[in-house]
Amino acid sequence: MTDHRNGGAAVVETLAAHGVDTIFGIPGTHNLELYRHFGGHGVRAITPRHEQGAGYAAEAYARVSGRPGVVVTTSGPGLTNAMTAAATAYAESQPVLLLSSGMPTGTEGRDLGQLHEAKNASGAMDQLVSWSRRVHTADEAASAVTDAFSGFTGRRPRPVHIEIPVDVLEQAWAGGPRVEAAVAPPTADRDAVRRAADLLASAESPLIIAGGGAVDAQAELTALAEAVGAPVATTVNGKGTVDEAHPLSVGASIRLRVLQKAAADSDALLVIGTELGDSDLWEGHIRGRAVIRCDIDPAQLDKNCPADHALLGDAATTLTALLAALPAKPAGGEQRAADLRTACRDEAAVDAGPYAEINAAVRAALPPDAALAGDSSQVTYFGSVHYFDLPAPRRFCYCPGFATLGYGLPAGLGAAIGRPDAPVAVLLGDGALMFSVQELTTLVEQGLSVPVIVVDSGGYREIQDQEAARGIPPIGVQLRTPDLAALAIAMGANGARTTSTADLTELVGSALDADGPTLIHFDIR
Ligand SMILES: Cc1ncc(C[n+]2csc(CCOP(=O)(O)OP(=O)(O)O)c2C)c(N)n1
Repeated sequence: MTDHRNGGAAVVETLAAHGVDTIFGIPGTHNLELYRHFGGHGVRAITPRHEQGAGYAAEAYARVSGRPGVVVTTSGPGLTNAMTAAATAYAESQPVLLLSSGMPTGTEGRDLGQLHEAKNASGAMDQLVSWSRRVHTADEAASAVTDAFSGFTGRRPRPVHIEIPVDVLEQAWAGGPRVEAAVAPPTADRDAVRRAADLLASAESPLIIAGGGAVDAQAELTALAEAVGAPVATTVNGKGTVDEAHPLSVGASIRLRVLQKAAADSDALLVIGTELGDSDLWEGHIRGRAVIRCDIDPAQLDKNCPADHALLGDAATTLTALLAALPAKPAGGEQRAADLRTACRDEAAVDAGPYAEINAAVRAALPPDAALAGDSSQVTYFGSVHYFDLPAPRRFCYCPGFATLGYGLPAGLGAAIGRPDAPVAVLLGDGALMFSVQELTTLVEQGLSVPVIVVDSGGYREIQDQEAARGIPPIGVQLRTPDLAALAIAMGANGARTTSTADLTELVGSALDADGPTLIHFDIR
């Protein structure tokens, strides 16, 4: 077999047939028959410096581009390193395909002491993602890739894993790649749509909450909100689905009690594409006097808030059907939205500390089409969520559900690669940065002019606050920050330090034109 048309080719040709032109991964002894084929099929292999970073980069790539992100790891530690990112993609409903090599066929579970051997790698992954499959032939490997991609259509997207044993990667393959037609999403029942439309049309205080499932329905959602005169709040993953400068937008505000109270008072609460999870509600609740829920996933229709009207279907199609069923009605709702927005801003300001001003300074330096990656840092959830307005969805990379520290920097990498025509910035805490600081080198290698703004509170401020609230003196939270600007320069990036928000705007502006990434150490200690 001189052309090496093997199991590795089966996988890579099938990836390429599905339009994959970029993977994030790390080569190792076992997965080289995948790497052999990438170049020949126009697939760019990006090498982050840890598989967890590869996973976050792929997740953010999917978030900003709407295209599935692909991660490639070697067997054993390469895969287990990617597990946290896989679980993140599951919690955040992002289409990520993880491909790993595996132990040779016939050695499963035998504990033979082989290189990278784990008890049951695919079984472990199956507990974290939508499905994991260990394949037995090259044909089966190609089919599993096809199944992964068709599973990303027509339903709630979630990650999957395919384990390809090393001998299967080397096995001769005479097949060809197969691409299936996209799966049609369910369509909401017409009578249910009419009843929901009647409710919205007659409501005096309609309110809309949109989540990550609505991000591809910006035009439809905006038109519906205008037609019924309803303010629109989003979850974190739905941020920007209605332009946050639109008079009916009340921002990504569903954690705020004033918004939750407005929902409880609403006589027609329309909830689209969100599970209304506690990670978005911060121990609060969303209820409405009458609730319409619209989701592509039947399991979501009653989760955390029972529906009076359940519309099973994808967001854009269902919103279009609702709009068509609405009687003409004078628009309005702007004043209610303005009052609610002011109340949300007042409540958000209680926790905002310096983070409102920091976000405003960063926002001022970036064009409207910029994307932002954040982390489980106060500057993100007290700051960017509320003070970094977005005109459109798919521009905010932050994982509020799994809430994994170390996400932001590799997410910035994935976002910059997934949206090459628009600037991307990273804004995160010092604690978050230190989980994945090595990915600065990857940004350097990829020549990406990404400003990385690190808000330094000298450790884990959030956890220190929580300790204080419980009467526990600071323990394990006051940490030494390295000289971050020097570290950046040592890695081949640019580095700067400031304590002034005016300087911050200028530094972020120059970072956009710099050669490679710029780390800006913003000291609030
Ligand atoms: C992987 C992981 N480990 C631990 C935590 C718990 N945790 C949540 S916030 C936080 C502190 C984050 O520090 P930093 O990014 O500097 O933000 P700050 O709280 O100082 O604003 C920690 C340790 C987590 N979310 N993820």
